[in-house]
Amino acid sequence: MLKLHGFAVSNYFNMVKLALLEKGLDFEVRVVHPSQDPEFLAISPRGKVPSLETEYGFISETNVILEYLEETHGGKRLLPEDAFERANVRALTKEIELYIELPARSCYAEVFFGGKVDQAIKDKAKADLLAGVSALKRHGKFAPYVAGSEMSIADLMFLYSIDLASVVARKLFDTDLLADWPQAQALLKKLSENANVQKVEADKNAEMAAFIAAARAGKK
Ligand SMILES: N[C@@H](CCC(=O)N[C@@H](CS)C(=O)NCC(=O)O)C(=O)O
Repeated sequence: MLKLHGFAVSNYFNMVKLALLEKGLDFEVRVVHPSQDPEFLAISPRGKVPSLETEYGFISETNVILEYLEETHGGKRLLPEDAFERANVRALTKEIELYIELPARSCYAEVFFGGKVDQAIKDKAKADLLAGVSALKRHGKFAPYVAGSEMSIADLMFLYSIDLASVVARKLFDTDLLADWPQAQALLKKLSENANVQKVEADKNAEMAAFIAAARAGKK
């Protein structure tokens, strides 16, 4: 059986977990936190979560795991059959990750964990984040899903990136990323009504307080 290694507060872990749930695949969760310990590096070369354990070995990197599941397992499709549409979903997914998730992530230490981030990094994150949101407003269909009428991996990346990016933008840049973006608000509402999204959220909330406390203690 597939084993998903990671922890419920991780947004990347939750992208894969939601894909597994939406596809209706059997899997187990192995709770593990990112580290540079040799035994963890053996299952995740860069020491990050998630890592998916298959009967053939481990796969890391979320988008690669999502593509592997799509290629090898049945269940609900999260990539379109048509090659051009598939490329479009992949482009959207990549744009959300590179231009929204990653700039926001560069500020997580200050926003979530009581650390301090250099002003130059914050300035760059703000410019990148605003440009990333503008790009998604232009390219995303939000009809009702990011790429069109069907849920895809772009929605997983969107759901678990825009929430954290919105907190970063509000706290550091006094900006509401979702204002003037009713299509994105409507999609988030729709996704929040999905039973699998609710399960992922409940699992995350159950771990959140302990995770934040441990992360902050680690900074001292
Ligand atoms: N490129 C990786 C990123 C995963 C990632 O950043 N995971 C976070 C948890 S949400 C992590 O492991 N952080 C620990 C670290 O960066 O050392 C992927 O696509 O899976």
